[in-house]
Amino acid sequence: GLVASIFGVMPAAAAPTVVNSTIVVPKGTTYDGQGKTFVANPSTLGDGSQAENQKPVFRLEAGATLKNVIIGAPAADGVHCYGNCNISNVVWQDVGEDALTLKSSGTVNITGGAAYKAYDKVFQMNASGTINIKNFRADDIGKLVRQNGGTSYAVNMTLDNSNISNVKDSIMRTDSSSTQGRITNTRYSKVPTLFKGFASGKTSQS
Ligand code: ADA
Ligand code: CA
Ligand code: CA
Ligand code: CA
Repeated sequence: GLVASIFGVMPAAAAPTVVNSTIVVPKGTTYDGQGKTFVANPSTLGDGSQAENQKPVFRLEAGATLKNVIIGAPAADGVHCYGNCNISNVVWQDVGEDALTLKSSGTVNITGGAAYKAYDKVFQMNASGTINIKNFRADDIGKLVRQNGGTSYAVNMTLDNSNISNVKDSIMRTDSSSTQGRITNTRYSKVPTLFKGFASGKTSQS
């Protein structure tokens, strides 16, 4: 619709789409949000607090792509990936319990986009595999990537050409001696620790 203001008559900002049940992106397909904003229905998916077992706004099956999406508040449990997934130009305006979880083994490629206001974790790795993050912005977060606590499978974490600020804990954290982390060409502000819990020789930064 149109709204009148001191600036004249302008198109109204589109209201966010309220997601009542998880949007499933089938195996091998692409969901293009065309820049629209999606929020969770707190009574069906979750309120975006630190309570566990909230549901995701998007569930990506193996080989799926999610692009051009803004996830507003509440964000519940964000995005779940079952195997390989591609995340392109997705912005979490206010991360919920966490932003994205790898639920079964695969490679997560995150290109562009941003995550803001994550009380604890942004990317949660609950299965072995790889997460490649590039051209990303994160601000006001606990940790950028966390391998599920107490697990010993291998995760390969990379971060390139990104801008990370106001971190409470670390950029990458694991309890696994076989996990590796690599950070390249990235700017930081108020980041106390890049890598936490990695075995010696398993990290690099340049
Ligand atoms: C915590 C919790 C795990 C898992 C994880 C998640 O780390 O201990 O069991 O639920 O959060 O995926 O959000
Ligand atoms: Ca959690
Ligand atoms: Ca938040
Ligand atoms: Ca979670």
